Amino acid sequence: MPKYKGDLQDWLDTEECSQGLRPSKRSQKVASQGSFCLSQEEANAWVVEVFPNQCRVILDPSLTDPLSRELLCTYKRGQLVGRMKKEYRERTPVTVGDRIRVRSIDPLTGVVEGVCVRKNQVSRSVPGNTSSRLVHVLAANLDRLVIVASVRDPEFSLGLVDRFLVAAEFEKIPALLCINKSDLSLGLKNPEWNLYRDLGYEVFEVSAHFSLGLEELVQKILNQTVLFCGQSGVGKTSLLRKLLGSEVGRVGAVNPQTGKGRHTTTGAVLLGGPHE
Ligand SMILES: Nc1nc2c(ncn2[C@@H]2O[C@H](COP(=O)(O)OP(=O)(O)OP(=O)(O)O)[C@@H](O)[C@H]2O)c(=O)[nH]1
Ligand SMILES: [Mg+2]
Repeated sequence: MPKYKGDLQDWLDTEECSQGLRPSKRSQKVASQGSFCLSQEEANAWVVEVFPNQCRVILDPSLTDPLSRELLCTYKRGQLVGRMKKEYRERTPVTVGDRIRVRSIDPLTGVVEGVCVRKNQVSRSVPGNTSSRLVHVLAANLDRLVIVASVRDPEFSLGLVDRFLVAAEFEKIPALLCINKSDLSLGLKNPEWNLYRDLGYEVFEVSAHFSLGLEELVQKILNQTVLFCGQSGVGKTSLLRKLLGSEVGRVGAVNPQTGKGRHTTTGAVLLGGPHE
C-alpha cells in the first residue's frame, strides 16, 4: 500500500483539499452532520495505522463479539473539513490514536462514519509544502511523549529535544526524555541532558542493545498511550522491539559517514493494543 510521500504531489493534494478554506457544498454538508465531533460514547474503534484513503482499525470488544477485531476501513476526504482551521489544514481526517465510529461492511472491511474530538495531537508540517500550511498529524489522544535521543550516533542535540518539548508543552502532554545508547557513554561526565533534569524533566538513560534501564522506563509508561519520537537513528524501533518483545518495524544502521540515521521508519503505528 502506498505511504505518504510528503511532497506537493502527495495523495491528498487534490483541487478540493487545496482550497482548504473554501470547502465544497458537499463537504460542508458532511461537516454540518457533525461527524468529527462524536462523543466518546459514540465511538466503537481505534485507528492504529493510516494509509491513503484507508486506515487500519481495531474494533472495541462488544457483548456479541467479545474479541476485538481488526478492519481495514475507508474514510472520506470530505471528513477533513470538520477540523479545518484558518491557520492550517490537516492531511487526513483520521490519525493514529483517533477514536472513531466504524460501520462494518464485511468481516474484514468497514467505513469510518465519524471521529471523536481529540484530547491532544502531535503534528508537523508536511515537508516541501510551502504554498499552504498543510500539517501531518502524527498521532492523537496521547498520555505521554517519550522523547528519544542518543548519547551519540547521532550526536545528542539540545535543539531537537527542545522542539519536541515545545510540542508537548503546547498540547499539555506530559513528556520524558529517554537517552538511548547509554552503552556508548562510558566516562561521560555531566552530560548535556542533565540540563533537563535541572528543569524538572525525568530523564531515563537506557540501552536497547544491552537492555539497560528499560524496567524503570516500562514502569513509567505502563498502560499508557505513548508516542516515541526523536531524530532518525536514535533507536526508537530498537527500543520498541525490546519493550514489546516483538519483531516490530525495521532497524536501520546509522550512516557511518554522517553519523545520522536513514529514516528507516516512515509511518506511525499504534502497537501493543489501545489503552483507554
Ligand atoms: N550502541 C547502540 N546502538 C543502538 C542501540 N539501540 C539502537 N542502536 C542502533 O542504532 C541504529 C538505529 O536504530 P533504529 O532502532 O533503527 O533507530 P530509529 O530511531 O528507529 O531510526 P528511524 O527509524 O530512522 O527513525 C541501529 O544500528 C541500531 O542497532 C543501543 O542501545 N546501543
Ligand atoms: Mg525506526
